[in-house]
Amino acid sequence: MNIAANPVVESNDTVYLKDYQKPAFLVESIHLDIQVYDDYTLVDSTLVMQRQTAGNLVLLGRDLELKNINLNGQDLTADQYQLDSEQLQIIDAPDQVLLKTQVIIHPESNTQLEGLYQAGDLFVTQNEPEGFRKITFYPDRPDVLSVFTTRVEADKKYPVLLANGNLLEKGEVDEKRHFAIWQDPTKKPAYLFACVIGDLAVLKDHYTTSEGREVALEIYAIEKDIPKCHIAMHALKHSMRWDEEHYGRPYDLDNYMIVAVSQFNMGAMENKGLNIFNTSCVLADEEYTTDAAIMRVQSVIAHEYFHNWTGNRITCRDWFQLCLKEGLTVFRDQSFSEDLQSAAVQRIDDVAVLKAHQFPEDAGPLSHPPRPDHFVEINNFYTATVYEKGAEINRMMATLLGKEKFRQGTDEYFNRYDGQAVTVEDWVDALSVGSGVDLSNFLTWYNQPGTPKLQVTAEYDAQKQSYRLQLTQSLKAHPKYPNLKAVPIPVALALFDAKTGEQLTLNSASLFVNGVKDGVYLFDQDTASIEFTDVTEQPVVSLLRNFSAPVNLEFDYSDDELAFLIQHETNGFNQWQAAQTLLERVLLQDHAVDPYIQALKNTLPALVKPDPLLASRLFDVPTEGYLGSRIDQNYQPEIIQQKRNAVLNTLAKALGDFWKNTYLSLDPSLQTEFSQAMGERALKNITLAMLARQGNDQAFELAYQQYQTTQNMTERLGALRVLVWNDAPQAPQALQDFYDRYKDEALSLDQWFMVQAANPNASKASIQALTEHADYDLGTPNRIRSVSGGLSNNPVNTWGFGVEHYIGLAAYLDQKNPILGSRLLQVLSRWYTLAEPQRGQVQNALMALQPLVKSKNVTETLNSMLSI
Ligand code: B3K
Ligand code: ZN
Repeated sequence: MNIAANPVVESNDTVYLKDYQKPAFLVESIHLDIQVYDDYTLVDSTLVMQRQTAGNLVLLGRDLELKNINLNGQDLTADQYQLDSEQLQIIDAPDQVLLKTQVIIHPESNTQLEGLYQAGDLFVTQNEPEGFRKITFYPDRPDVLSVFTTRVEADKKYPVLLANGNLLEKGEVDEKRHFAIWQDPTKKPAYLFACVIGDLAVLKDHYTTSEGREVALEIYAIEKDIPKCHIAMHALKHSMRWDEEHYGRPYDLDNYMIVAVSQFNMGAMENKGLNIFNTSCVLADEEYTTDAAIMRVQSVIAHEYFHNWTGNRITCRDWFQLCLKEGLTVFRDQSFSEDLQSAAVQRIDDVAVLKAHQFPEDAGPLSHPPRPDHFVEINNFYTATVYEKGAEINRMMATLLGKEKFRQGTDEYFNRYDGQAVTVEDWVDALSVGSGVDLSNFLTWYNQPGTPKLQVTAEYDAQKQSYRLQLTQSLKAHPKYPNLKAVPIPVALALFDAKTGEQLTLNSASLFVNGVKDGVYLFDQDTASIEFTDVTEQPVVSLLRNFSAPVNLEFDYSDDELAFLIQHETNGFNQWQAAQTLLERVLLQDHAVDPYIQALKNTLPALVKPDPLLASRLFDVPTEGYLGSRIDQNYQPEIIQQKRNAVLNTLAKALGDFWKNTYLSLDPSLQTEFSQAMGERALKNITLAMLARQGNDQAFELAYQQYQTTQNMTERLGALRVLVWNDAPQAPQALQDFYDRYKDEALSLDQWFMVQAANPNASKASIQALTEHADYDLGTPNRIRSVSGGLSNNPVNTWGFGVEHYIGLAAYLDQKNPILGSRLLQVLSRWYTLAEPQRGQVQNALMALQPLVKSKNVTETLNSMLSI
């Protein structure tokens, strides 16, 4: 039988959560035989299936050329099935099915990086969420779990043949070709299937689980990158131990493999026992990658490992439940990272990401609940809301329960649902039953969009010696979600003696919910009040410590109170938050900057040496992008840029010699602890940039010297940035040197592109020069992102000549790589906040894109962006 592939017709069908139905057939086992040739790949599959409920036997398949189909030993004729561009339906299927299909696919020309694709000399898969249907016909949905046996066959020029599970057999087919057969003993959904074919070197290690299982650990990468895999290997072993100690979850297979790929649409993928990683999330080395990248590698390694329990062993019933696995796993990786460095700084960095990405997303046209109730293209829902807000919901429940009860809850979840595909309701129920605390009202957080506003007012009664807080919560009306309800908001707080700066012991009947001892008030009504008694003088309150809930807090602090908190809060996160609130007022409401500067002067001397990392964060002046996201109409990026520059100039001047003295006093190479050294490097780069801003004669010389003498990428790049962004005479030389040093190191070269694209003085011509550079590559998402991501650092440029750049990319990637195209287009999602005439110009440009795009990904994003 020979059937031509149908061209894919994109449909704009919306899928609704309310329409969920159990699959009619389950798959007991699948045998796959994947034979890779230079210009096509042959995939044979054998499915053993059994009817579960009434309904048709529907197998999903996209871009597959069906060569053969055989049901229970009989080849099927064309009238026994229906085939279209999305699915294969067997007519009148019996209850027991043995289905064999043979299809041809084309990984060598698959630019979408989904399904099986060729990246250079490597063949890899990416199947979450719906990539497996591009490999073979299958009920490609997460609630169909099966045992996978995989035979992979290829030319011997590809010595490495990997798939999930245990290696059963390998051998020669003939002189030229060889094969390997793998079997994964655990049942899994198809999105966790993976295979890898290529020429890679391997770093090996091993780990003994708390149950005594010996696990072989392997990280595969190209030969020259193997020395850069040690940090990832260390992080992997650390994660394995951490999950045993914190959640009682040991690993369950005899091997754990990670493969580093340079062409990958996102960070990494948690395929069972065979993770596939973007090189940017596995390669870490102080000489080639920055400290931020090293921290990211460790957290992504942990994230994918933690998915083994939260995602793989217990998976999602359907893709609406995505935040069940992602929100929980992000919360787990954030907690892991808090153990790697200062917990306060980790929290600062996580909240900074939340506020810079999730808050604006939730305030604009792409706003959706952490668990959406409809979608057109599920790939569009791997969002900050699903991941980061999802993590915050888990953090709130964990905060309320305290360590012990939270652990009882997670134990209940793992015991109850191991091996199953479940829902957000199942998670919250297990957590409630296990801990003995009813958390069911947290479901509201999952089901509605928007960032709640938490308004608080305070009143001190000197006579009664009482301090009363009045709380109100509200949500902006949303056209698609009319019945918005109050959510449970844990408010962690402390009171301080305004004179001494000492923290007061709290005395209030309303605190101590659920046994949490440290001043957490659970605010779950539209309004409420808390009264503290025996307060002898007007105190200073610190609200939402550690950012105990993802809300917009409005409290009428005086600027002096915020300056007080910068100096006296013992919670490092709230110290930072106070500085951020103060600076936001300076930048958006024209408050004076002096209280901030004075607070810094009082705080820094005692902080720089012991905690340089936290000290570095106190200099965080909200970015132009973040400030823009706080403006809902008549946004003029140039004005924000001017104001921010003015504040930075004032700061540079006001701290005088501090910058140079501090710069010269720091020597990260003397630090033995990574996080201490990282802190000193961060401070060094800030002080260097400030010296340049001061117009200090020596600034460029110091920068050039730092550039040349260091062996550390964070320092080299920090110095390069100062030279390039200030148009220093040494800039061209340094750029050329950087290029010559790293032209064969893709991740370092990405930084070279990025530093130039992020230059505030970049122009249409300079960006064009980058995109026309011989090393720019539209087939490598990391390279595209280094330019597009760099450019987006500067809203003035983004909303000026950048609009054309993003729209051009979205149009180009619409067919080539729609997942990436849709993602990059979102940079423009807040177009409607711009002042005229810019607003109208961007709107017109977006509207002109509409008829040009066809993919569900870009179309859905564009339509939502324009539906404001
Ligand atoms: N689960 C994957 C993300 C897949 C994205 C598909 N567009 C990585 C992660 O969250 O761990
Ligand atoms: Zn994840």
